[in-house]
Amino acid sequence: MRQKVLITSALPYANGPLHFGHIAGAYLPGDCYARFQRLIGHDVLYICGSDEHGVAITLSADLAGKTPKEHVDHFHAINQALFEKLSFSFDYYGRTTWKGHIATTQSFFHALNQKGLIVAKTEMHLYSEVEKKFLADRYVVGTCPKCGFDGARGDECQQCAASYEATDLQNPRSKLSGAPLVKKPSEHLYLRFDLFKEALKKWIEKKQWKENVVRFAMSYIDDLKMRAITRDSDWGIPVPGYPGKVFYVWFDAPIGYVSITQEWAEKNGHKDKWKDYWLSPDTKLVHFIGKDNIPFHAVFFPAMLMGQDLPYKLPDEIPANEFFMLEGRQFSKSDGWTIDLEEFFTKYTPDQARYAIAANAPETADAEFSWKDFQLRCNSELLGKFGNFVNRVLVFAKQHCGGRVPQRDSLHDVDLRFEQEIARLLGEAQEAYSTFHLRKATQILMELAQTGNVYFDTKKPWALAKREETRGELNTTISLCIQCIKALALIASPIIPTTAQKIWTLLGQKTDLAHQNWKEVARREIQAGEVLPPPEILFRKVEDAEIEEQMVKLGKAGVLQREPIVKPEYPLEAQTPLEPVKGEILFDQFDKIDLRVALVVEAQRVAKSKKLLKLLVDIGHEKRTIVSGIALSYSPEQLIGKKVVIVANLAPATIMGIESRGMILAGHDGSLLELPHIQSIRQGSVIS
Ligand code: B3M
Ligand code: ZN
Repeated sequence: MRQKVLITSALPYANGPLHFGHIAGAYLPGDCYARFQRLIGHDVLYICGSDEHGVAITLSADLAGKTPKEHVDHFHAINQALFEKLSFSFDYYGRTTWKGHIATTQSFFHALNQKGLIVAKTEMHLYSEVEKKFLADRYVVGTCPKCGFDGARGDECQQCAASYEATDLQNPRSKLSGAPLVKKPSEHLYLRFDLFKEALKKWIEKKQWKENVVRFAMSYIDDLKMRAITRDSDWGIPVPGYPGKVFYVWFDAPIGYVSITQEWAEKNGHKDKWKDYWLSPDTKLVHFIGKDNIPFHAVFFPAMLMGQDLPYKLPDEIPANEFFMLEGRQFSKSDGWTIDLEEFFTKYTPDQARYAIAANAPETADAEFSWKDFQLRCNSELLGKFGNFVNRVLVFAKQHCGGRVPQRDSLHDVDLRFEQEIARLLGEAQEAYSTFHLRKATQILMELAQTGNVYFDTKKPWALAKREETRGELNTTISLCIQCIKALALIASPIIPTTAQKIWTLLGQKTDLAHQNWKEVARREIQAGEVLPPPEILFRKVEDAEIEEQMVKLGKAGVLQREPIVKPEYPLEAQTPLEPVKGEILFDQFDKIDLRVALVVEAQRVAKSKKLLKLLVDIGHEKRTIVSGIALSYSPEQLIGKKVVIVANLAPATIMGIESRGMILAGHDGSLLELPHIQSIRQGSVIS
């Protein structure tokens, strides 16, 4: 019987569009693994879908003036389309709002409940008499119990960074309506995770997982306590017997892996087929996730599975990946620190993206997408090494071998060595894919392409073509190069499936490479005499100007510099055009602005904001607080002791809950931001 491999990628929240940061962690590595496992001949089922419950979703929907359903429908469609664009090979992409997910989640609950693993506890929660409901922390604002800051969030204060329970806030009120909140008892259900401590420990001890996964999981297990699995909400999976309560999103989300498999089975006309994967001890279950999801996949969900009556499979592998950034910073749509994927795919192919991400996969440390690296990967690797080898061989075969695979002649040492190298690298690639080393697989791919180029250059087939006596050697050379191209297509197939298929077709093959068997393809030679279709260019060059344009776009987000205040990394003329001069004003109008020299005495970042700094400035006769959007260019330390120019008579404004009295002047050219330089004159001096 074929080995069953059940692969999952973390179910992304349908609460916003996915970006390459997500793709690199839980998704592309999963898809490449699934594609490879299929090539190996295993019985693969690759499952993913949208995670559609939770407070984050209802809050975003409320803020957008939409129903949660409208909200998740919107982002489910967007994210599913991105996966399609990127040639993902999920066997099923479902969602946790599928009706069948209710019964499955509730059956998990019943099994745990019947074993006495669920207990009820009553605690005080914040209730809105106006909205007639309990509000989750994220819906609450109030006065910080530590510093008295009014407008503090439900879980921690953005002013003094204190963390507390929402019920500790003074004057708590609804973030949405402003309605006052009262404390009211509410009963919630807790799952006795603490009772699974020993079983989990024993189970994990035997695993040969990545060290950080084991370490992280073990530290959770040591401190395992019961946890609430219910929430007061009407959006989620209803808790049987508890009207007005739903399961906590992290209770139902991993069960989504099971219910999405059930939906897949139903849609394929074999209702019970999901059991072949989930309930069979022979299945290999692999969860691809980002590192922030480790506790839920290595501790809580396994405990939930252990507490079932049905013999559920526990995960065999949890290849958790680190974070993937953009040019050294976390992707952030609101800050414009992102890649517009719609535009991206009008210029670049999904395979270019897949390759660049795979080559930088965040396997052991955080990694990043950078435009310069993308250009390099596309131009010097995909085009220069890989595409170039395929192209030069096929063009040569067309011109000198009548467009057919030549019959090889006798093999010399150099040819035998080349053959051995191809076989060795095929073996290494297989090993890399099986052990979740995607970066390594891309390196092996390039090593093989380079080996092919060196062989071609050494053999100089263009010289061999000049004499009839060397015809045999020429044939051997091209024949072996064709076998090398075949090996390249095979190794490339999980990562850049579209290109691999194109190459397979250029080798005269009529089948679907993704449906072939790795060993078979590796062993079987492309037959002599096979007609080779006309060669095609595989990749286009990414020009410097395109990369500059992208960098300028990021620069506009105001965060181009990695170090505060650096030289521009690209030619200045490539930046945004400067604004035209504004309409004329009279001196009287100008004279109304009170510009002053101010000395920065204190500076700190504003919590939850990347751009804002809260400064205390001395203007001679008084000190005042100013909130300024210069944090991306200046660190607090750089500013303390520095003199700046402020508009001192600007009406006060409240920014992120802080009253700002004045504005700091800075120059801005669309990319870089710089403060004017005042050295010797005293603070408080007038600037006119
Ligand atoms: N939706 C969190 C995340 O997207 C969560 C994963 C669920 S996996 C069952 O990071
Ligand atoms: Zn506070």
